[in-house]
Amino acid sequence: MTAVLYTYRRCPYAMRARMALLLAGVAYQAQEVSLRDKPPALLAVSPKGTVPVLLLPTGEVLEQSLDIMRWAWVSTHDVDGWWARAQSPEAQQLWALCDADFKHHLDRYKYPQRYSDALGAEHHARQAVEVLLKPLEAQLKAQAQLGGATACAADIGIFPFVRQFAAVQPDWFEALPLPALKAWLAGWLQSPLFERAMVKVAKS
Ligand SMILES: N[C@@H](CCC(=O)N[C@@H](CS)C(=O)NCC(=O)O)C(=O)O
Repeated sequence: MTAVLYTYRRCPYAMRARMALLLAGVAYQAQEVSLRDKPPALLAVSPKGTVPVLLLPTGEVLEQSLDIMRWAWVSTHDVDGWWARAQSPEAQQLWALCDADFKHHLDRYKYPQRYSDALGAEHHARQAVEVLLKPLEAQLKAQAQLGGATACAADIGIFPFVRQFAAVQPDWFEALPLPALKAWLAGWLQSPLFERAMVKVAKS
């Protein structure tokens, strides 16, 4: 039996889980779900109703993208050190910023109509640059990846969110003075790993 991954192709949390599973060499069967019409099988194993969710052959259920990533590498003994390299204080801090403050501003920038927020989308775009993109630029100026010369789980964890940010207003993003970050983003966007993680699967 293989693990089943309930996933949504364009969800950044699901993207990082798929990339981690592929990198760690863990076989999984992807079940693409409609977020508007979640399959009963998903809600039966994970009533909170977010993706990604990984159902293991043992019946164990992993309901958070970070847990899926950790499990992918730890269960395969992290032979290439992707998880270990991500434990540096710098990588951990950037990853935490991504999942908290950056995500907060990204949502309000991308979906202003969903939030009763007087500050406006542009304010949130600029805050997102301050809280994460500038610190990322500083780190990536000094080293090609967050793992150093070689990428780590934090690169995979953060990249889908930066991708989403860049896609809101590509021209505005392109004009930002963040050359190292843009080179890093372009590298991941062009990577065979990302291509594999984005292969379309039919909805169940
Ligand atoms: N903390 C969760 C967040 C996952 C999440 O919020 N996923 C979104 C899609 S990107 C979702 O499933 N939202 C539920 C919905 O839209 O109904 C994780 O890391 O896996």
